[in-house]
Amino acid sequence: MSEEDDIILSELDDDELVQQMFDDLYDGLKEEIQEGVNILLGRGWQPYEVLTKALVGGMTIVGKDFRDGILFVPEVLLAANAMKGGMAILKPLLAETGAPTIGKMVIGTVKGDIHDIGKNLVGMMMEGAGFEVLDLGINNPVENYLDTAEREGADIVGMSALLTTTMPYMKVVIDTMIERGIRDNYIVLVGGAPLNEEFGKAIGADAYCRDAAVAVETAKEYVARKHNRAKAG
Ligand code: B12
Repeated sequence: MSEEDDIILSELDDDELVQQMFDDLYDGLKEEIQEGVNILLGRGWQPYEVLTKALVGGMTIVGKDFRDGILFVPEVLLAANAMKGGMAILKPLLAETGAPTIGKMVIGTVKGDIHDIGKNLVGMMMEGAGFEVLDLGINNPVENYLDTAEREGADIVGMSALLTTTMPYMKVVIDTMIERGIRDNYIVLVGGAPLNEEFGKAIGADAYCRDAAVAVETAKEYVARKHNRAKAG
């Protein structure tokens, strides 16, 4: 039996457990990740803390080794699957605030892009903050965003892209809004690892959000402004 098999997660202290979860996420061990999430919650960790410290922290390590050619797509898919297993436990807890709905958001990953972990996380956090979230999934053409936003009377359109080759598609969506004269009907938030503030400005988004917590803060701020404008007008 290898040393690995002997580890009993519940016997580790918090720091050791988080380190072990980094390893387990790296190895794509979904059940172990779920067990780790439950242990941390049982020890009084806030769901958001578990999410950012244990899961996102682990995924950052996976991301570095993927970039450096140490890990490949199949392994990263397993890691992503383990991460989703952990997120599934946290989702209802993050959404459990009982806050009244403060706005509606349509969110999706843009055409050509299948990365959805960050988008899902943003969706979860937005729900937790009291927004109604309509998740379009991955690989979305312009029409998916605009048709849904219009039909549902959304306040916010959120786009996610993780590839340098797909991020320009966000501009296609915004340009189409402008062409149709509906750009000002929506708050457009964009995010994803390769983006930055400058890019957000250049394509005409209202804001670029570095992470899910910033997305929530930014969304709240813009929705409040939108409502104030509506009252004044
Ligand atoms: C997991 C992963 C995958 C998984 C995706 C699984 C899934 N279901 O999502 C798989 C294995 C499928 C995959 C595939 C590919 N991947 Co990949 N992947 C990653 C990896 C390691 C992690 C991404 C992730 O989930 N991060 C964790 C989340 C929590 O972070 P996040 O996505 O950045 O989201 C946060 C913020 O950005 C923000 N945010 C995100 N979206 C939004 C949206 C809104 C509205 C807002 C407000 C905020 C916001 O908030 C989030 C939460 O805090 C990254 C590495 C990296 N550094 O990002 C590479 C990475 C993105 N992939 C990369 C590549 C190249 C690919 C492939 C082309 C590989 C290949 N040769 O096939 C394919 C592309 C397939 C496609 N057409 O999309 C490159 C992109 C390079 C580039 N410059 O474009 C990266 C950077 C790795 C690298 N350095 O080489 N990948």
